[in-house]
Order: sequence, then C-alpha cells, then structure tokens
Amino acid sequence: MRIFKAPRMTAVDSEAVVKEARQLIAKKVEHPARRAFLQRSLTLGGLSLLTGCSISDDSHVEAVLSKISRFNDRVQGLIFSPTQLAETYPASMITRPFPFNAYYGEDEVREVDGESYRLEVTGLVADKRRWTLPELRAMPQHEQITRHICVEGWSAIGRWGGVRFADFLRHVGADTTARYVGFKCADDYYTSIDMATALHPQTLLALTYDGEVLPPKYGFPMKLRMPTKLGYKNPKHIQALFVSNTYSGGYWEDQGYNWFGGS
Ligand SMILES: Nc1nc2c(c(=O)[nH]1)N[C@H]1C(S)=C(S)[C@@H](COP(=O)(O)O)O[C@H]1N2
Ligand SMILES: [Mo]
Repeated sequence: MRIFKAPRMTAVDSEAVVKEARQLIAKKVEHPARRAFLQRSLTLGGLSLLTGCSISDDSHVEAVLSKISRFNDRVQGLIFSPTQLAETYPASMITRPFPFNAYYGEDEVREVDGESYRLEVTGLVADKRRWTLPELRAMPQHEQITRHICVEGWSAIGRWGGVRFADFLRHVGADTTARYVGFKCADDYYTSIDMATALHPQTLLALTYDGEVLPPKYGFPMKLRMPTKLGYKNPKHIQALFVSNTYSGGYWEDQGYNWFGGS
C-alpha cells in the first residue's frame, strides 16, 4: 500500500520503520501489557496521532516520518538493555569471505597510514590527547564472533578484536552521563551513537579482524564494532571521536535511516 511519497523516505520505508519497531518490541519487552500497549501505539496512524501531524498532508510527510523515526529512537533507547548480550557464534560459523560494504566500491577503499595515524578524542573528556595505534594495542584486548546485519539485505558472522569501548571511554575520563559519542571517518562517513550502547560490554574499538590487523576494506586502522546495532552504525576508518550532548546524526541517518539503528 502506497500512502504517500516523500523525497527521502518512501511509504515503504515508513512501514519498515514501524514494522522494525514492532518486531523489536515483540522480542525485547517481556511484560505482556506493556508490550501490547507499545505495539498498539506503533501503527502509522497511531504514530501520526502521537506526533500530531496528518500523514495525508504531503507538506508534513517528511516531518512526520522523521518524528516517527525519532520516536522509534526513543523507544529503542528505552528498551535497550545495557547488560543484555548479543548472540556470539563458534569460529566454524564465520562467513568467508566476509562481505565488504561502503557508500563506494571496493576499488575505492581508503588507505590510512598506520605510522602517522593519531586518533583524535575531543568533547566531554578529561584527556583530549591523540592516540597512536601501539598505544591502543597496549590496552587490554578482547575478541568476539558476532553477526553483522546490513539493511541492504545481508548478514554475516565475523570475528573482531580490540579495546572495549567502555574501558577506553573511562580511561580518557569521558563524561559517561553525556548523551552521544560521535565519529568522523577517513572517508566522508560519520555517525553517532547513544551512550548506553557506547558503554555496552560488547562494543569494541576493533583493531583486528579474524586475528589479523584490520584490513583496509574492513576499516583500518579501526572501526567501532557493535553487535547490538545495524551495519551502518558501525563506523570504519575512525579518525576522530567526540563525546557530546548535541545530536550530530550520521551519513545515512541524515538521509532518513533510523538513528538508533538497533538490531
Ligand atoms: N567509514 C565508513 N564506515 C562504514 C561505511 C562506510 O561507507 N564508510 N558503511 C557502513 C555500512 S552500511 C556497512 S554494512 C558496514 C560494512 O562493513 P564491512 O565492510 O566490514 O562489511 O560498514 C559501515 N561503516
Ligand atoms: Mo550496511
């Protein structure tokens, strides 16, 4: 059913937003009455009532859709459990070869020089110094085999290793009551995440893939790996990160993808 057309998100996308939120609620909200209430609210009509805009009025469509998406962010934020772990897998289930994806082709993968590389850390942190790769490798390392889900319709299991992001944030004296952590990449990619996910025990500043130095195509020198979020939320080639209370969106998020992006 095609209700309306919007420049960025189509009717199909808006239905997907609602469907995704309902599936999430079905999966994560254990209390039956609360689950039923949230699911009833999560219809396109229900959301248009909640957001106070008419979805039949074309001039408001995009505003409504972005409000639905922001509402979806809040629901996902509310039901996100900081301690619930994403599924992990045995090494025998690793997808080989692991797929590459970016907003450009594999022949245009960014080559970052590891020797001169410095990770910039700014915003609401006590220690704003830049980090070299050997310094990051000297921090306690963790490894996990998890599933990466891309909204383009594929998922794959991979093995990433690196520094627990929570350890890193505490080490630099980040204000962990701040709302966001933002990332700028060596390509034109950027994204930002909620602090609860930044502190999740499976969120890794990944320096390795399958036991080897992270190859360029998977984001050398470093990517943020979050098995609780969709692929586009996992920035590769991170150059700078900042802790902030100001919303800064993301490359795909600013084009209509849901910001929280949980899976
Ligand atoms: N810097 C950067 N990070 C990025 C992207 C990108 O284009 N540039 N694409 C995202 C998307 S949509 C996906 S699915 C994953 C792909 O990661 P992979 O190449 O390791 O499979 O990277 C994410 N992070
Ligand atoms: Mo993706």
